[in-house]
Amino acid sequence: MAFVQTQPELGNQYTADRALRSYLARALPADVRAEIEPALDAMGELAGGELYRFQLADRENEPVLTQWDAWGSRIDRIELTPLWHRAERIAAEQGLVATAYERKHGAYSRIHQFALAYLFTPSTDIYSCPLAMTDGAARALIAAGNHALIERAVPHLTSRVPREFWTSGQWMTEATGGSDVGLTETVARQAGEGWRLYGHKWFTSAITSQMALTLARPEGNPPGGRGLALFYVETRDAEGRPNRILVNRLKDKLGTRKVPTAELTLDGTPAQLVAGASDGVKSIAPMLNITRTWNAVSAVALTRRGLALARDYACKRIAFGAPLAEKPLHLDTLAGLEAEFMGALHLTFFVVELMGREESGKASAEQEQLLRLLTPIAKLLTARQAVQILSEAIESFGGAGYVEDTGLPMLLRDAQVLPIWEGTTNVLSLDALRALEAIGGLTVLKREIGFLLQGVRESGLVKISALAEKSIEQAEAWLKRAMAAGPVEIEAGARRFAMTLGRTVELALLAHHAQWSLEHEQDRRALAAARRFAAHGVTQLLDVDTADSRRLARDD
Ligand code: MFK
Repeated sequence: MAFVQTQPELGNQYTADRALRSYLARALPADVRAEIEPALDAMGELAGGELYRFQLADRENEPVLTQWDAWGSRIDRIELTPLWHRAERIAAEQGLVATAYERKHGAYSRIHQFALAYLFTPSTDIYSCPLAMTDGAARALIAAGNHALIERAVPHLTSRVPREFWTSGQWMTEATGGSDVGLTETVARQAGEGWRLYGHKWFTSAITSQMALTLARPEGNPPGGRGLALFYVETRDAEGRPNRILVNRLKDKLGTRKVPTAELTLDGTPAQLVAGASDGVKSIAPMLNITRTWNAVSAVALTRRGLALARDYACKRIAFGAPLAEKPLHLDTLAGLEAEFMGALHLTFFVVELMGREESGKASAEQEQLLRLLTPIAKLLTARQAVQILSEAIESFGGAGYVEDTGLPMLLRDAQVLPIWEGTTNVLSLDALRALEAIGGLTVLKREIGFLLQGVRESGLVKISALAEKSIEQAEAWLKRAMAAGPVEIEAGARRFAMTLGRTVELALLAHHAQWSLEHEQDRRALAAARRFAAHGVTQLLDVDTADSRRLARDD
């Protein structure tokens, strides 16, 4: 009989996830944790069992666009995959958006919601995309205080009843600019009480949504981001036909193959202003900050899936006379990945905690500033960590990780979108600078790092605390030097600066959690993660000559 390799398996993805459970034990009061645990347990069971099998069986299905019916009518109908239909139902019933708005557990409701999303995401092929936009749209409408639109849309966006649940699109990107949204060419013309939109949207994700928030320039407005306005659009008319929206084609993408991403023409699409006839970028910012947090949660969720499979496989795969799980080099590799994952997990959920506090009116002014600064930083850092870790995770399977019907390559392809959409790494590094300017520098972050480290006593962690403190001092010194040198120096170093801030916070959170875990769980794994993470290095700041860098990059 020929050799057959046993495939990796997943158990209950909540009970098996010691990192998540340890975090929740620290972050949540015991009564809140006891109340939400049955739902997390059920989602973990579903995600590691039936839904995971469904996902593997659904692997080759993709959304299909039918533009014309048999008799020549333009219909632009998109059929989703069976997995996505299932995901939509589960998402509504389990309140993956609703939980945050019902706010049953006050400031902790965001932790509850995103822990559910974290478990759900890796088994549903980026269904987190429409959920992120739905959550972001609800938040943007509420932030704008537009009562008519809040009454019309928010009950649907936050419904737990599948037939009443709506998802929302976020149509920003045009061919002129994915990052430089101020170049948007779509025009808005007033028509009676409402508006009509004319233009082309070049990347619109999850296009089967019932509504969308989008940007357009009211006729006569000046160029740039301030001349744009934020509009609310319902995608279908009363008869269920596309609302003067043409779906020109679906994108043929590297990953996120289940997400129907379309190029659209808006041909007089009826629309309503969300928050005045200008400053659209500012009005959509609350949505972006929510979707960027979903991005970070998706990054750690996909990473965790890759590592869960790699760990199980390591116990099964025998090479050179022993399971991989007994090979020092294989274990060392997995340990390095696990440490990076744990840093990413703690940073992401720290942002989630701050978001929950802000929304329930429990955040101090400093916590609000911290949230503004750490949202882009968490997004950009965890996305890059996910790509790097998942590349290594699939390598840990050898050739099997490169073969499609294992379901493994999809993890890496899907992760590769995370540093791109919702703002690339560089654009978000600049956003972090924008945030820093708005909050008046690094004082608040420094204070938070000091607070996180103040209880750290274990001898193995003291050096780590010193490293985190040194790193934030170095970052502050770099900022001072760069500001004195001028805008070119600041912009050139912005990415390394943002990464350094992010890694410093990850390290401080790991040290903080490790101390807690030693005291409350007698568990040394967080300590091991903190030490390992520190050994990977924290600062990415370099003393480089920007003129030299320019020469190097351009090959002058
Ligand atoms: C898996 C989970 C996630 C899945 C969801 C993905 C599906 C969706 C796919 C997409 O839609 S991808 C497209 C996403 N596109 C982007 O994220 C755009 C990236 N570009 C930027 O973020 C640029 O920085 C930006 C467009 C904001 C620059 O535009 P401007 O017009 O040059 O902005 P400007 O003048 O700096 O800022 C305008 C105002 O907004 C300022 O306020 P003030 O008027 O009071 O000065 C800014 O402070 C404010 N602002 C900008 N970004 C903000 C913000 N405020 C708060 N938070 C922010 N993030």
